[in-house]
Amino acid sequence: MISLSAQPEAIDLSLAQTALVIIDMQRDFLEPGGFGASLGNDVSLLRTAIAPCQSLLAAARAMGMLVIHTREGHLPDLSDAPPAKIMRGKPELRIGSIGPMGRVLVRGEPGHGIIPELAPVTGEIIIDKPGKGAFYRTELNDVLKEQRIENLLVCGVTTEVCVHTTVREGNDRGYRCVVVGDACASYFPEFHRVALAMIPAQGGIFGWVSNSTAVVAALSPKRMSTATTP
Ligand code: C5J
Repeated sequence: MISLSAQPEAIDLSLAQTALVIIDMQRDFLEPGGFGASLGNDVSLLRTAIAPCQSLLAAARAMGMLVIHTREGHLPDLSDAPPAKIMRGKPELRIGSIGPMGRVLVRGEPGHGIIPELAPVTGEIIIDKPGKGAFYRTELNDVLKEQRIENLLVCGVTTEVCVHTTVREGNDRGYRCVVVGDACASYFPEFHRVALAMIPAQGGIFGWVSNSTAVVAALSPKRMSTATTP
């Protein structure tokens, strides 16, 4: 059991019942030439989340915590992509178009992959999702139930889109969601700030917000005291 400082208040978490969920840290969102860039965004703004996500991932791996990576993307025939979603963005680089990292937001293409800095290792779960929320048309809920997970430490991109949608879905399903604020990022710093502020408002209407330093400290095995007795 760990006690984690968070907003609106500290939260006690049983590690065996907690999973780290890293949302959509994919080349399509973080690198030039992908889906995020095709919508006119400055993708470099998302890079602030990489180092905090790496710290969380290292701490979670060291503690043997369940790690889940998600990827947004569509089947090659786009049968799971609503036309209303496909029709957005620059006409020459829409979902399914061929870009510098392969077909935009299509499963199996280079751009769909998780950035090398956060590459999953054997034993970690990858959830492929066609929507913004990680519960929508995926096996995520079944995986969490099977592993008896009750708490989610959530990080990734973007704060107000896929992170927020996933937290709302998880909250409605009864999971206690802790968003790790500095390990999330948005193309819009103001949206990031406000999205984080929404989570713990009203007594924690969607969950809790903490930061990677606090989570890593809480996850680290207690240091042996170096004090010597006289
Ligand atoms: C977006 C996401 N922003 N992963 N996807 O379209 O947040």
